Amino acid sequence: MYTLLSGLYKYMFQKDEYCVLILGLDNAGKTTFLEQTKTKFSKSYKGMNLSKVTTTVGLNIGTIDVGKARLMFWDLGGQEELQSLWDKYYAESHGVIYVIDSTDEERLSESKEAFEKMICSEALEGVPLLILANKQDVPNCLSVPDIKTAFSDSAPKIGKRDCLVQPCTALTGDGVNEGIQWMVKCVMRNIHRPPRQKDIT
Ligand SMILES: Nc1nc2c(ncn2[C@@H]2O[C@H](COP(=O)(O)OP(=O)(O)OP(=O)(O)O)[C@@H](O)[C@H]2O)c(=O)[nH]1
Ligand SMILES: [Mg+2]
Repeated sequence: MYTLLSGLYKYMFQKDEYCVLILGLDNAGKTTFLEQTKTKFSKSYKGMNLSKVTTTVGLNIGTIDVGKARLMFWDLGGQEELQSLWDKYYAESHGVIYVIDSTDEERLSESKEAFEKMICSEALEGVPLLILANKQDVPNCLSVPDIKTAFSDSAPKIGKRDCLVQPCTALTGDGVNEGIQWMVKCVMRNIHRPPRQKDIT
Protein backbone atom coordinates (compact mmCIF):
# COMPACT_ATOMS: atom_id res chain seq x y z
CA MET A 1 0.00 0.00 0.00
CA TYR A 2 2.88 2.34 0.92
CA THR A 3 4.61 1.58 -2.42
CA LEU A 4 1.39 2.23 -4.29
CA LEU A 5 0.81 5.54 -2.53
CA SER A 6 4.40 6.71 -2.88
CA GLY A 7 4.32 5.77 -6.57
CA LEU A 8 1.14 7.77 -7.01
CA TYR A 9 2.62 10.71 -5.11
CA LYS A 10 5.73 10.64 -7.30
CA TYR A 11 3.63 10.40 -10.47
CA MET A 12 1.55 13.38 -9.44
CA PHE A 13 4.14 15.69 -7.91
CA GLN A 14 7.67 14.69 -8.88
CA LYS A 15 9.22 16.86 -11.59
CA ASP A 16 11.58 15.82 -14.35
CA GLU A 17 14.62 18.09 -14.03
CA TYR A 18 16.37 19.67 -17.01
CA CYS A 19 19.39 21.98 -17.15
CA VAL A 20 19.21 24.81 -19.67
CA LEU A 21 22.18 27.03 -20.50
CA ILE A 22 21.69 30.71 -21.39
CA LEU A 23 24.55 31.82 -23.63
CA GLY A 24 25.41 34.76 -25.90
CA LEU A 25 27.72 37.77 -26.00
CA ASP A 26 27.90 40.23 -23.12
CA ASN A 27 25.11 42.82 -23.22
CA ALA A 28 22.82 40.49 -25.25
CA GLY A 29 20.24 40.46 -22.43
CA LYS A 30 20.73 36.97 -20.92
CA THR A 31 20.36 37.97 -17.28
CA THR A 32 17.42 40.24 -18.07
CA PHE A 33 15.80 37.26 -19.84
CA LEU A 34 16.42 34.99 -16.84
CA GLU A 35 14.95 37.54 -14.42
CA GLN A 36 11.91 38.03 -16.65
CA THR A 37 11.46 34.24 -16.93
CA LYS A 38 11.62 33.77 -13.14
CA THR A 39 9.12 36.60 -12.64
CA LYS A 40 6.70 35.15 -15.19
CA PHE A 41 6.90 31.51 -14.12
CA SER A 42 7.47 31.59 -10.33
CA LYS A 43 4.53 33.03 -8.42
CA SER A 44 6.59 33.45 -5.27
CA TYR A 45 9.49 35.23 -7.00
CA LYS A 46 9.56 38.95 -6.45
CA GLY A 47 11.30 40.14 -9.60
CA MET A 48 14.25 42.46 -9.26
CA ASN A 49 14.29 45.87 -10.90
CA LEU A 50 15.49 45.02 -14.41
CA SER A 51 17.31 48.33 -14.75
CA LYS A 52 19.57 47.15 -11.89
CA VAL A 53 20.89 44.13 -13.84
CA THR A 54 24.65 44.44 -14.33
CA THR A 55 27.16 42.41 -16.32
CA THR A 56 27.61 38.83 -15.09
CA VAL A 57 31.01 37.76 -13.82
CA GLY A 58 30.56 34.03 -13.24
CA LEU A 59 27.02 32.75 -13.47
CA ASN A 60 23.44 33.30 -12.31
CA ILE A 61 21.13 30.42 -11.63
CA GLY A 62 17.36 30.15 -11.56
CA THR A 63 14.71 27.42 -11.42
CA ILE A 64 11.15 27.38 -12.71
CA ASP A 65 8.46 24.70 -12.84
CA VAL A 66 6.38 24.32 -15.98
CA GLY A 67 3.88 21.46 -15.71
CA LYS A 68 5.81 18.27 -14.98
CA ALA A 69 9.15 19.84 -15.93
CA ARG A 70 11.58 21.68 -13.68
CA LEU A 71 14.00 23.84 -15.67
CA MET A 72 17.26 24.83 -14.01
CA PHE A 73 18.92 27.72 -15.81
CA TRP A 74 22.59 28.56 -15.85
CA ASP A 75 23.10 32.08 -17.17
CA LEU A 76 26.80 32.43 -17.95
CA GLY A 77 28.75 35.66 -18.41
CA GLY A 78 29.23 36.49 -22.10
CA GLN A 79 32.40 38.60 -22.01
CA GLU A 80 35.14 37.23 -24.23
CA GLU A 81 37.34 35.98 -21.39
CA LEU A 82 34.34 34.21 -19.80
CA GLN A 83 33.30 32.39 -22.98
CA SER A 84 36.09 29.86 -22.41
CA LEU A 85 34.10 28.64 -19.37
CA TRP A 86 30.94 27.84 -21.35
CA ASP A 87 32.02 24.37 -22.45
CA LYS A 88 32.47 23.21 -18.84
CA TYR A 89 28.66 23.16 -18.62
CA TYR A 90 27.81 21.51 -21.96
CA ALA A 91 27.84 17.88 -20.85
CA GLU A 92 25.26 18.56 -18.13
CA SER A 93 22.81 20.54 -20.25
CA HIS A 94 19.55 19.42 -21.86
CA GLY A 95 18.88 22.65 -23.75
CA VAL A 96 20.59 25.86 -24.86
CA ILE A 97 19.13 29.35 -25.15
CA TYR A 98 21.36 31.56 -27.28
CA VAL A 99 20.61 35.29 -26.93
CA ILE A 100 21.41 37.78 -29.69
CA ASP A 101 21.29 41.57 -29.31
CA SER A 102 19.21 42.51 -32.38
CA THR A 103 20.28 46.15 -32.06
CA ASP A 104 23.99 45.38 -32.39
CA GLU A 105 24.64 44.73 -36.06
CA GLU A 106 28.34 45.55 -35.55
CA ARG A 107 28.83 42.58 -33.22
CA LEU A 108 26.62 40.15 -35.13
CA SER A 109 29.58 38.39 -36.73
CA GLU A 110 31.28 38.11 -33.32
CA SER A 111 28.07 36.58 -31.97
CA LYS A 112 27.92 34.16 -34.89
CA GLU A 113 31.50 33.08 -34.25
CA ALA A 114 30.76 32.32 -30.58
CA PHE A 115 27.54 30.56 -31.65
CA GLU A 116 29.29 28.32 -34.18
CA LYS A 117 32.01 27.37 -31.72
CA MET A 118 29.31 26.39 -29.25
CA ILE A 119 27.15 24.33 -31.64
CA CYS A 120 30.17 22.43 -32.95
CA SER A 121 30.79 20.98 -29.51
CA GLU A 122 30.12 17.24 -29.46
CA ALA A 123 28.76 17.50 -25.93
CA LEU A 124 25.82 19.52 -27.28
CA GLU A 125 24.94 17.19 -30.13
CA GLY A 126 21.14 16.80 -30.40
CA VAL A 127 20.44 19.34 -27.67
CA PRO A 128 17.50 21.68 -28.50
CA LEU A 129 18.55 25.21 -29.37
CA LEU A 130 16.40 28.30 -28.82
CA ILE A 131 17.83 31.41 -30.47
CA LEU A 132 16.39 34.63 -29.08
CA ALA A 133 16.43 37.72 -31.29
CA ASN A 134 16.33 40.02 -28.26
CA LYS A 135 15.60 43.77 -27.88
CA GLN A 136 12.83 43.76 -30.49
CA ASP A 137 11.38 46.83 -28.75
CA VAL A 138 14.13 49.01 -30.25
CA PRO A 139 13.09 50.64 -33.55
CA ASN A 140 15.05 49.55 -36.63
CA CYS A 141 16.59 46.54 -34.88
CA LEU A 142 17.44 43.40 -36.87
CA SER A 143 14.35 41.27 -37.53
CA VAL A 144 14.14 37.48 -37.26
CA PRO A 145 14.52 37.10 -41.07
CA ASP A 146 17.62 39.38 -40.92
CA ILE A 147 19.17 37.18 -38.23
CA LYS A 148 18.22 33.95 -40.02
CA THR A 149 19.92 35.26 -43.16
CA ALA A 150 23.06 36.26 -41.26
CA PHE A 151 23.22 32.81 -39.60
CA SER A 152 22.12 30.82 -42.67
CA ASP A 153 25.49 29.20 -43.31
CA SER A 154 25.47 27.83 -39.73
CA ALA A 155 22.52 25.59 -40.71
CA PRO A 156 24.61 22.49 -41.56
CA LYS A 157 26.30 22.74 -38.15
CA ILE A 158 22.93 23.02 -36.41
CA GLY A 159 22.00 19.79 -38.18
CA LYS A 160 18.89 17.90 -37.13
CA ARG A 161 18.60 19.20 -33.57
CA ASP A 162 15.42 21.11 -32.68
CA CYS A 163 15.99 24.81 -33.35
CA LEU A 164 13.75 27.88 -33.15
CA VAL A 165 14.53 31.56 -33.74
CA GLN A 166 12.16 33.50 -31.50
CA PRO A 167 11.69 37.28 -31.47
CA CYS A 168 11.91 38.51 -27.89
CA THR A 169 11.99 41.58 -25.68
CA ALA A 170 13.43 40.44 -22.36
CA LEU A 171 12.76 43.86 -20.82
CA THR A 172 8.99 43.66 -21.29
CA GLY A 173 8.62 39.87 -21.45
CA ASP A 174 7.37 39.68 -25.05
CA GLY A 175 8.25 36.30 -26.56
CA VAL A 176 9.51 34.87 -23.25
CA ASN A 177 6.54 32.58 -22.67
CA GLU A 178 6.60 31.25 -26.25
CA GLY A 179 10.34 30.50 -26.02
CA ILE A 180 10.09 28.73 -22.67
CA GLN A 181 7.08 26.63 -23.70
CA TRP A 182 8.94 25.53 -26.85
CA MET A 183 12.01 24.59 -24.82
CA VAL A 184 9.95 22.58 -22.32
CA LYS A 185 8.27 20.66 -25.14
CA CYS A 186 11.64 19.88 -26.77
CA VAL A 187 13.59 18.82 -23.67
CA MET A 188 10.75 16.57 -22.52
CA ARG A 189 10.52 14.93 -25.94
CA ASN A 190 14.29 14.65 -26.23
CA ILE A 191 14.81 12.86 -22.94
CA HIS A 192 12.47 10.07 -24.02
CA ARG A 193 14.31 9.49 -27.30
CA PRO A 194 16.40 6.33 -27.55
CA PRO A 195 20.10 6.98 -26.88
CA ARG A 196 22.20 8.02 -29.86
CA GLN A 197 24.06 5.19 -31.57
CA LYS A 198 27.47 6.38 -30.37
CA ASP A 199 26.23 6.38 -26.74
CA ILE A 200 25.50 2.66 -26.90
CA THR A 201 28.50 0.73 -25.64
N1 LIG B 1 15.87 47.77 -25.10
C1 LIG B 1 16.13 46.59 -24.53
N2 LIG B 1 17.21 46.47 -23.72
C2 LIG B 1 17.44 45.25 -23.16
C3 LIG B 1 16.61 44.13 -23.39
N3 LIG B 1 17.13 43.09 -22.71
C4 LIG B 1 18.22 43.54 -22.07
N4 LIG B 1 18.41 44.84 -22.32
C5 LIG B 1 19.48 45.71 -21.80
O1 LIG B 1 20.74 45.23 -22.27
C6 LIG B 1 21.74 45.44 -21.28
C7 LIG B 1 22.46 44.14 -20.97
O2 LIG B 1 21.57 43.23 -20.36
P1 LIG B 1 22.08 41.96 -19.51
O3 LIG B 1 20.88 41.16 -19.19
O4 LIG B 1 22.95 42.39 -18.38
O5 LIG B 1 23.00 41.25 -20.60
P2 LIG B 1 23.84 39.90 -20.45
O6 LIG B 1 23.70 39.16 -21.73
O7 LIG B 1 23.44 39.18 -19.21
O8 LIG B 1 25.34 40.43 -20.33
P3 LIG B 1 26.62 39.73 -19.60
O9 LIG B 1 26.19 39.35 -18.22
O10 LIG B 1 27.67 40.78 -19.60
O11 LIG B 1 27.02 38.55 -20.42
C8 LIG B 1 21.02 46.04 -20.06
O12 LIG B 1 21.17 47.43 -20.08
C9 LIG B 1 19.55 45.64 -20.29
O13 LIG B 1 18.63 46.54 -19.70
C10 LIG B 1 15.47 44.30 -24.24
O14 LIG B 1 14.68 43.40 -24.51
N5 LIG B 1 15.29 45.55 -24.79
MG1 LIG C 1 24.42 38.65 -17.47
